Parts: sequence; structure tokens; C-alpha cells
Amino acid sequence: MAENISRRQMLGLTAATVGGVTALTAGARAGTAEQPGRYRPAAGSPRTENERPYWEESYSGGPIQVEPLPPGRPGKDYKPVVVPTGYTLPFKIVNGVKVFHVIAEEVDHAFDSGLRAKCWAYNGYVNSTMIEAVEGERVRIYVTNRLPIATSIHWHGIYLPNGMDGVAGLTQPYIKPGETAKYEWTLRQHGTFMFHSHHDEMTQMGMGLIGMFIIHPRQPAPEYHVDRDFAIMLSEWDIPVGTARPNTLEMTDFNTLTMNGKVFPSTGPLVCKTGDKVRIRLGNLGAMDHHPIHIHGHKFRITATDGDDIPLSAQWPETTVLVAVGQTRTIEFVADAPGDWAFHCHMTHHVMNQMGHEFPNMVGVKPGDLDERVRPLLPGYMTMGQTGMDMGRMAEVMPMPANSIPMKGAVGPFGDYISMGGMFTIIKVRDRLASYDKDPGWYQHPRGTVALKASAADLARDGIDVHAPTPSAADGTANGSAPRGGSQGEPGQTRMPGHAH
Ligand SMILES: [Cu+2]
Repeated sequence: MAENISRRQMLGLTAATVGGVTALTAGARAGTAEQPGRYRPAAGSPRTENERPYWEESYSGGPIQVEPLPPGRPGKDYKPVVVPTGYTLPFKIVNGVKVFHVIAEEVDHAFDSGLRAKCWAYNGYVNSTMIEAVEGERVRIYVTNRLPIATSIHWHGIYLPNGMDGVAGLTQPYIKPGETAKYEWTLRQHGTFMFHSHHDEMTQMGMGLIGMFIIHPRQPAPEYHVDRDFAIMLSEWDIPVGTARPNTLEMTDFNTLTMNGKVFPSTGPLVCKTGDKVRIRLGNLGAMDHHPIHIHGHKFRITATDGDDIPLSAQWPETTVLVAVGQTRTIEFVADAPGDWAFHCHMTHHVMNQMGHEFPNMVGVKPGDLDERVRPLLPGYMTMGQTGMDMGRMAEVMPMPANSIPMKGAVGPFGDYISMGGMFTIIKVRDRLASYDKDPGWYQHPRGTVALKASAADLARDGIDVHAPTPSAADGTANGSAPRGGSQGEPGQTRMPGHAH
């Protein structure tokens, strides 16, 4: 029957249907007015704030070709961002255009003093090369390919002409080995962005071809001024012990988690003066994992993404920010608490290094000389959670395979080992600082402000019986569920005599 309907009939049918719907709608409206009890959907409120429309155009609403503004100068038009352990790409100005030269090549990269691997880098810095520019200026970026394979660079989050977007094969031909490509456009936005290879991404980004692209606002709001402005790129690697190159085929079990291409303690501290306004720009171009980055001793606001600044009314306080793969997140806070504050990924396996995961769980097992007997077969093997020695310390004193960091951390200010590696660094906040560029050493705690071993006098004063039996959920005696007057007595009284007084 469908084949027999003519075009004219079809048009007529459509018109009738549309008319019908119109009639129905009108009827429903009238009905609603007559019957006050009927559900009436609320009218949507216009989503504007400070005259900023909801439907915003990405490309600043303007044409691709705009008159560029003069190039911005560091220290004059913007305060340079600090890339811990990284590198800010130099530029020159040619006829009002800011010219950069990016070189992709293989390097011998140190993740830490204990681990090196052949990686791919932009301008010699794995994961930590930063391009810094100012809104409105024109950039010309030459990309020289010294890799054995074709590449391209995508400018992640940045508005540009389609042909500058850097997707190899889609928006441009490959940059073949030995070739130099030229990208050029005018920056139409500000914020924290990234750049990375967009050809065989799994291999090339996995080998290290990622970087930060920061564009300062041309007319910054007063709040844009900060005392410290840091950029940290997050990534993850699989570097099997005994190998010279990252295994970019790994999909789940990454063993080297990095900030700007380094693992703790090589990540380098973020040095601040007490009261400093601090911005940290986080980017994640790792392969598979999102990283919840956590700050100690402070709260922060999430103030921007690679989409745009977040309006003040939409920011919320946090202590952990999830930085998903392919995202940037900018956080801002007042560093008003002096001390050495951990700043790290909260995924526990992401503050570890090259430990293997193929071992049975030995917590609770008496290992005897198991470690010594197994180690000839499995170099670096150690039973976890057994000896009084933590894993990090063991990594320091036990013979480990060459060029490996099974669990490397650092000896801390108390002589004990900081058993954190990987995606971990320290925000060092000090009342007095000789220089932002010098590690001020460990924090000197004011007297009485460190959690030390409790004294006998303390225990006696507060009625703490360290030999008291602990409540047991298993036999139902905890949380007041114990039989009153039974042989075990009232948990509250037995455990905390102090409460009875
Ligand atoms: Cu993580």
C-alpha cells in the first residue's frame, strides 16, 4: 500500500496530521485552564547569567580570520606559569606573530633516579613541554618530526580553523619522518589546554608525546592574578622491569604513574609562601585512567575546565578533583596552612610504582624465609604487609633489578620512609622563603603539633588502656549489642573508663 501513495497524497497526509496535532494541543491547553488540578509542566526559565547566554558560540561568535592583537610578553602581559620539572617552550616574534618550534624525537628519559626508558618527547621533555601564549595573538608553530614514524599534533580544546586541528589523515596529511609542518592561527580564547600527537595515539601519546598549552586572558579579571601558577600533566605508563621502552600495548595494568613525566620524589615540590593565592592547572592525557587528585590541609575551588572558566556561581569547594582522560581541571586556593602537604592521586595503585600484581595476597601469612627463597626466581619479590619494614624501605635496602623502581619513595624528616611513589608531590607552604625556586627542605613543626608516640602520662591522664580488648563485631558485642551485665560487661565502660567519670 505504501507504494501506492503519491507524493501529493503524502503531503496532504502530513498537513492533516500536523493540523490534527495543532488542534489537539490547543484543546489540551484549554482543558488545563478549566481543570486546575491537572499537572501543568513548568515553563523553563531562561538560563542566562550576567547576560551570558546559554547557547554560547564556541568560536567566540566571530569569523576565523580576525585581526591579531600584539604578542604578549612574559612578566609584562602575563605572569609565567611554572611547570615543575618541565620546560616552557621559547618563542620569537616575527612581524607580530609568535613563532614556536616543536621537535618530536626519541629521548632517554629519567622517570626517577632509579628508572630510565627510551621515550618520545617534544623538545626533549617527556610530557612536560608547555606552550604559553596570550589570547588574541597569532601563533605560528613549526613541528619537526625526528621520529621514525609519521606524526601530527592536535591542539586540544583550542578553537582554530579545521585544517589546523592536527588529526592526521582527516584534517591534514601526515608529517612524515624528517618533515616539518607549519600550523598558524589566531588565539580566540584563554584557558588551560593541551597538545598531543593525533596519529597512532595509543603508541605516540603512550610514548610521551603530550604537552600543555596555556593561553592567558588578554584582559584578566582581578581574580586572575595569583602568586603561584603551576601546570601538571598526568600520565601513566607500563614499563616492565628489565625493558628499555614503555609498553604502549598495555590496556589496564600501568606501573609508572607520572606528574610531568616524573614519579615521586622526582616530581619536585610546589613551593608557596603562607597566604599565597595558588592556581594548579591539571591535565590528563594518559591512556586509560582518570585521576582523582587530592590536596591535604586545604580546600580548593575548581575554577576552569578546557571548556572555559566556570562562573563563580557554579564553582564548588573540593579537596579532590577528578581529572578524566582528555580533560584539564584548574583549581585555585589560598595556601594559608604552613607545612608539607601531600598532593596526589587518590587511587592507591597510582601512588605505587613498578610493583607486580601477580602475587598472592600474603597479608596474615608468616613468610619465614620465603622472600629470600623466592627472590632468585622472582627478582625483587617481597611479601607485603609482613615485616616491620615498609615496602619503600625494602626497595632501598634490598637488591633490586637494575633500572627498576618496584616501590620507591623517599626518606622523610623523621627518618622513616614515605611509602608513596608515582603520582605524588608535596605542596610546601612556608611563612618565610628565600626563593620559590629552591626546595625549602622539610617543614619545621611548631612544638607540640606533631603526632608523636603517646607518653605514659598522657595515657594515664586520659584513662587509655592500651591492653583493653577491642570490641568485636563478629560476636555481636560492639555498638551496645552486648548482653548487659554479661561476662564481657558494658563495652563503653570497659573500653573507655574516662567516659564513666
Ligand atoms: Cu590516578
